[in-house]
Amino acid sequence: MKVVMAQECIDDARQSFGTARFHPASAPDFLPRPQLGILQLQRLQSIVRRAYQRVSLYRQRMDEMGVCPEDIRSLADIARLPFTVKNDLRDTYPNGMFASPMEEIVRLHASSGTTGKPIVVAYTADDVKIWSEVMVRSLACYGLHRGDVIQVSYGYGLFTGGLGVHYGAEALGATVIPTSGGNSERQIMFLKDFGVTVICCTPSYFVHLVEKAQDMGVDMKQLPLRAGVFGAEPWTEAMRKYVQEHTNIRAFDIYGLSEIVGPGVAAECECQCGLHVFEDHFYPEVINPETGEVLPDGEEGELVLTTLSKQAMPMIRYRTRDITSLETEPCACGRTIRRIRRIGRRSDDMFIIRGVNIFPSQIETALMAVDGTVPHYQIVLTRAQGLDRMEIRVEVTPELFSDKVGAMETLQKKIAHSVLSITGIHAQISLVEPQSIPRSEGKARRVLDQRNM
Ligand code: DLL
Repeated sequence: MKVVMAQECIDDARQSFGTARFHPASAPDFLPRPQLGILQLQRLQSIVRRAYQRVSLYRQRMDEMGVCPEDIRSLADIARLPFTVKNDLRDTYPNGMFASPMEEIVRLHASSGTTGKPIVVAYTADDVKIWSEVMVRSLACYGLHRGDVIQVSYGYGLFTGGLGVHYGAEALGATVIPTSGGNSERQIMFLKDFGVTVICCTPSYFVHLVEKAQDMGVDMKQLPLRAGVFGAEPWTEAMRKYVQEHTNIRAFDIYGLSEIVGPGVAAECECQCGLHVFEDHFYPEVINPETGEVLPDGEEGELVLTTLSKQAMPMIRYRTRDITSLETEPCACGRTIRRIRRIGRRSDDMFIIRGVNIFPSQIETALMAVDGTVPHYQIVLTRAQGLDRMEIRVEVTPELFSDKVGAMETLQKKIAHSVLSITGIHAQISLVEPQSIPRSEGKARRVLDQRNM
């Protein structure tokens, strides 16, 4: 009976997306936890059965571990299932993980791998609907609605950012401008001329747009722009502060990954105290990355996600490599779905220098703690006579770069000190000309590791 009620509530919410009837409070985000749990278990059992019956990799792994779909009797039983990793998708390229025949698949996307075979992901028509639904719920979390003018500056194409956000924004009933990434002058022109209220892009690209607007004599603070939907790469609280100080927007975080669906796995609400995971579709666990053991809520580890409803390509216990913790404290917004702490780092982003583990986000925090820097930086790792060196190239404001050698030296020292106090490493700080670090329209490339060259 309870399950039927939960399902009815969800169906109702889904039908009303994009209509005047839609109200975020009707979304499954607010289900009582016991009801949500019943729904999750029902979906988990069904998706595990589908994965076992249709994907040989899952069947083989489960057989090896002596576990079958009927063994999943409670949510805790998920820990009995094998993990899935990125290489599984590479090894089964092109379609070894598909659980639907090609004629039922309506869309493919691929993730931005650097080397080797891409990670290709598939969606049925229902999968695309659910993706739009979670995107609508994300946008509703930020307080957006019909009447908003949303510029989608994430890349369109194989990357999930553009089309994922686009479908959600359209389903919300907003006006959507699909500019995709690039052509920054035109981006600013559209922001200005069409009364854009929301921009969606990577945080690093938005910083670039802020500068571009300054160059064009456009005052971002005079625009109706009031929200930014930033994700696809780690960013810090300091970065949030920077963009909020230079514009009138509230900067919101959105999280997702191609393997699970794309953007819309989790989103901040207006309380901005972690990102709510749309748990009725994506079941989160946090594990110890060394041992694979499931950690209690609140403890930091690697996020593992299971898709509860995806038909074309179910993901069972996918190891994201993203480091976070699950927060269970009730949120003031009233949503009952759990939150993940914002993702500042990936376990594979980490680099080791002179034996010390460092994440790019630590460098960003150190830089942003010093006045006069802008959040454009690159970390260059080199090796000379067996010794690792870390150079941090940081852009400074045009005023500072002018000719005040003394001011530059002081700044250099301050940054070096800030980096030392956060990482324990002496870095060489190079203050570089404004605009000299390559800008990315998508994810920024922060680390150049030249040690193996
Ligand atoms: O980046 C999907 C996306 C598009 C998310 C637009 C948000 C907005 P992938 O290219 O497969 O998919 O990369 C996924 O990016 O595992 C994280 O390491 C990182 N990532 C995504 N969102 C965030 C975020 C898209 N908000 C990988 N904070 C993930 C930190 C993020 N890292």
